[in-house]
Amino acid sequence: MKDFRLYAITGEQFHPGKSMLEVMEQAILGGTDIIQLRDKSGDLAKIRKKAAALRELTAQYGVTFIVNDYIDIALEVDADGVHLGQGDVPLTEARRKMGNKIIGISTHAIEEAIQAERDGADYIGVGPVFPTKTKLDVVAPVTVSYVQEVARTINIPFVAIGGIKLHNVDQVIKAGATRICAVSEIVGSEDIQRTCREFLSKLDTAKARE
Ligand code: TZP
Ligand code: MG
Repeated sequence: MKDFRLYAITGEQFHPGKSMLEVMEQAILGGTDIIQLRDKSGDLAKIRKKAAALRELTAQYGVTFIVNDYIDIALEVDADGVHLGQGDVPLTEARRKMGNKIIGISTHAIEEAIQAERDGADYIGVGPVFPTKTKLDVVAPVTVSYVQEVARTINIPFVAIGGIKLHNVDQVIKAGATRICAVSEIVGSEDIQRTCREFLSKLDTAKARE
């Protein structure tokens, strides 16, 4: 897959009064290079529409587009891939349907990360690093020590997620993350472009120190 540094996920509850497309376009203009549609409403007709609109937007900017949970919708709108949790369809089954499209897997423990790599995930999510209210059924925070463990052990791209804010991202970067994902800090920001640029500049500073 095309590499990425800043991963933004939709979270419409964080920007009342602003349209999802407008918000995600701001994130892209700020330098976000991968966008995920995450919609837990269960309203498939609406999710399909949003997916098609986000596919069009991301294609315009050459940004990678991932659909959370719904393999069929991802395929229907020709998204670049799908993101699955531990409780979703098994990776091997998803791979049969997705062909060589991107499959990302959420992991919360090193055994899950090793298994996802072995089963052919294109990237893994590592989190929640910190407490978050964005995901309701979320497991206890894995802390930065899990980020460190993944950085030492795993050979596919990994992205840190969960409670990551501008004020705590340095700890995550220090633990070895070179890719960051945030929901509320990006989409709920007053100045989305600036927030994205600040995340990227922190990642750049860390890279320059390598
Ligand atoms: N998966 C693990 S934590 C999380 C997801 C989707 C939510 C992260 O949201 P926020 O607002 O960046 O804490
Ligand atoms: Mg899921």
